[in-house]
Formats: sequence, C-alpha cells, structure tokens
Amino acid sequence: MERRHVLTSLAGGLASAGGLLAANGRRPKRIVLLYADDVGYGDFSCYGAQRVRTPNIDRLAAGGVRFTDAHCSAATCTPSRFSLLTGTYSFRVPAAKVLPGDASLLIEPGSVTLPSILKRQGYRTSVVGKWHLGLGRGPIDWNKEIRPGPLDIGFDESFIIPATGDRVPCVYVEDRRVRGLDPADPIQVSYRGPLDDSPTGKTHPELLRMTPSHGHDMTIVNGISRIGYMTGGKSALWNDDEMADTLTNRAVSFIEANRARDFFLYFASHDIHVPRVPNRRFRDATVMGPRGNAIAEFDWSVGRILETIDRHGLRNDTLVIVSSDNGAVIDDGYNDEAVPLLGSHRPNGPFRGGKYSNFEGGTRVPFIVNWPARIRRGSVSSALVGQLDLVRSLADLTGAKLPADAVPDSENVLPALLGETKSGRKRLVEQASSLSLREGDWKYIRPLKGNPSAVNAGNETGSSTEAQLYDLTSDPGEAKNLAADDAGRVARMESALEAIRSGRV
Ligand code: NG6
Ligand code: CA
Repeated sequence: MERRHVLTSLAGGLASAGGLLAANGRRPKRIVLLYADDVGYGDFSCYGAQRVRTPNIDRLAAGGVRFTDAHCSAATCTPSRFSLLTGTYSFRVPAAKVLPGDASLLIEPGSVTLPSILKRQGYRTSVVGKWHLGLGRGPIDWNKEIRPGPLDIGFDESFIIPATGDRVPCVYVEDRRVRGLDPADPIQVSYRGPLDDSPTGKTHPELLRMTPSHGHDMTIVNGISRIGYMTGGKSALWNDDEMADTLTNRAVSFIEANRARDFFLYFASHDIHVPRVPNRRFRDATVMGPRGNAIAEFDWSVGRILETIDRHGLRNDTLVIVSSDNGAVIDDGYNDEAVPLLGSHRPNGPFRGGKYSNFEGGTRVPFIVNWPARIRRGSVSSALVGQLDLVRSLADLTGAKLPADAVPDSENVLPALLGETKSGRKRLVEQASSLSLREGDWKYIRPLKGNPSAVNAGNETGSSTEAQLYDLTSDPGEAKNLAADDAGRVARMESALEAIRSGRV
C-alpha cells in the first residue's frame, strides 16, 4: 500500500521537552534560515565563485560548517520548499509541482511542519519572502482575507510574495491580506486568459524594460511582463528594484521586535530568481550583470540580517543556515544578459545540469550551518544531507517529540549539521523530471518512458530512456554512464528507490 499522502496532524501528536533543554542552554535561542532562490553550488565565493564576492556568506562558512554534498529535495522551487517545511518527499504529493500564482495551499493546515514544531517549542515563527506553496482553498479572492496560508501551517506571522516574482499577483501578502490594497481598486487574477485589453508583453513589447526570452509575455508590471494576468491593485504592486530592501527590512524588524525572545525566521529571498532586478546600488557589484549582481544583493541581505543580530548581542546563540531551493539556471526566461556575461563563472560548480535537472547540479546546493555557541571552528563536511532533514534534526535539537508517522522522509542528521560527524544519510532521493537515488557516492537516475526532453532552460535535464549510473567519487561531473557495466548495482538501486517511492521503507 502506498504511504498516505496526508501529512500528520499536529493536534495531540507533538509532545514538548523544550523547557528542559532551554533551561540547560542546549538549544539555540534563535534559528534563522536564509534561503536563496536558484543559487547554484558554485555561486558563492566560499564555494569557488571568483566573479562575485559573497563576504557575509563566506564569513558564516568560515565560522561554521560548509557542506559539499547537501541537497534540496527537488530541482525546482515548489517541491523543494514543500519538502523543506514538511520533511516529506514531494513525489508523494502529485500536486507539488511548480505552482501558478493562484494555486491552493499545498500543505494541510494543522500538519506537522518545521515552523509548527518550532512554534510548539516556544519559538516565535516568521516567514518573510517567497512562498510558492499556494494559498487558500479553491479560487482566491485577493481582496478579502486569504486563508489558509502560512499562519495555518505554523507561522505566527508572514510577509510573502505569493508565488514568484515572474508570476502574478505582483503584491505582498501580509498575514492574511494583500498589503497596501485600495478597496476601490480590487485585484483580479487569472491564469486562463486576459481580464481586459491592457497591453501585455506579447502585444506591446516596446513597453518593456526587460524582454522575455521564453514565455513571461502576459501582464506588464513595472515594465516587466509576467506569467498570468492581473488587473487592479495599483497601490499594492511591489517595486522589483526595492524587493530585497523591502524583504530585508521586514526581517530586520522581526528580529528587533523579538530580540528578547526565542524565534525562528525563515527568510526566503527572491534573489536570484527571474526577473532579476537587483537594486541600482548593485549595478557595479559584478561584471556578470543582473544575475551576478543579484548574488551580491543576496549576500547584502544576509549581511544586514547578521548585523542586526550582532548589534543586539544575539549572535552567539543564533543558529544560522544558508542554502538555496534548487540549482542554478542562466536563462530562465528573460533577456537579462546572464548568458553573454557569464564568462568563466561556473554557477553549478563542478556538477552537471542545474535547475530542472536530475544530474547533481539540480539539487546539490550550497549549505552552511553556523552557531557560534556550539559550532566553534570552520570546517568542511562531505556528509550527505538533505534539506528535508532539517525538520527532524531541529525537532531533536529543540527537544520536540514527533508523532511516529510525522515528517516521514526526514532523518535526524543533527550530529552532521553540528559538524560532529562527517557521516550523514546513507541514501537520498533527488527529484527532477525523473527520480535519482544517491547511495554513498553512487548515483542512479531512473529511466523515463517516451521522449523526455534533454534540455530545459539551457540546462541538461539528465532525463533519458536509458538507466544511468555514475560513480561520483571518480566522476563528480556524471560524464561516464556505468549502467551497462554494472547491471547488478542498477537493479539493486532501482529496487531500493522503488521501495522508498512506494513507502515500503
Ligand atoms: C518556469 C518558468 C521559469 C521559472 C520556473 C519556476 C517559463 C518559460 N519558465 O516555468 O521562469 O518561473 O517556472 O522557478 O515560464 S522556481 O524556482 O520557482 O521553481
Ligand atoms: Ca527556485
């Protein structure tokens, strides 16, 4: 029987031993998850980037643990973030695909999630930034209270971009309402067709400050055409150039308002997703144009958040994690010079593929854990860990007892996260168009039927009708398919993958 798709309910299931741990100081007083969008393994200078400097992130790495084999769960945003918050592989939830901006909430209200666990353990929980996990149930009226949403899955407060910067509606949602909305100018959203005869990217490309290279030719907001149609809500529209400032200021105010108590901040930056519109002050930050400058802008956000924590003397007992939701992509649908200005920069480091890919570049991402009170020296860890392991690991760290069937795919890798061991998981599933299985340094990519596309947005997808097997010890770039030489291992890994997929283990 397939494992049930329904997430375990929080009610009654979650016992707390947090008070005890808090008393002897073993748990961090603050947990801050700094999550970048579409940043690849090689995009930070502590991971080898030379054409962009990320001093704030590098400092975190130098003082903490920098992982070389950490993974988001999937090679795109929605499924990856779903797993991060629920500790559940997103292939178990068929609806967990890249969502349009008017999709329903993917996570069941009241279920056991990273924020709901930490909230129960006494942390004030906040999400600031890109959500992309759906909102409401059925058609959303953006002019009324929008529920359920982040507040119903464990966050005490939220300030979010509902989906992505390239999808309507281009407004912030604060708790349950669109921020800054004038009731006299109601918002309407449609992913089916135009709502009126306003110019679109398709009909009026001359109005655009950045033209699409693929799709993204519908409603125009701030001179950039998006996916989907919206009308109204003029006073509520975000300003792309100021998005990083707006979100970072929100994070800073949350820290300041809660400096006297324990908190969990999930800061989900929009950098460096398309449309890439870093603030003007970053225009000379790199020679790589908006994509490189957006990396510098993300580092700036990290710096401001850390500086705030420092200024209030909170740094020592704050656990900070930096990572990204999927691998890198260069041209993701706008002509923003990312391709011509890339030069020698290798956004996915030594790995093949990137966003949308079953090759390592799809899910192997930067991952840094820093906690001065407990992790004293900088180290590099080759432990295999998944972001979906944060749920169980942080539950353990904060003394939460989870119901038996909660966060089913999350493993407790806390000793690895704290740099106490270099062994992490034995196995990890990576998800893109197909499923891959990592078993130590072996990598198996399940074949697909039909005629799978080999490239998406310029990245090799890793999809093939043939089984693929790579030995990452000698071949981290997945160049030599060993499947034909080692049919036994292919068969064993396929059945191990199938056992995980079907919920038998
Ligand atoms: C794709 C979009 C891409 C990006 C992606 C989601 C086109 C041509 N491409 O469909 O631009 O929005 O979806 O990215 O529309 S993610 O990081 O949120 O998963
Ligand atoms: Ca992403």
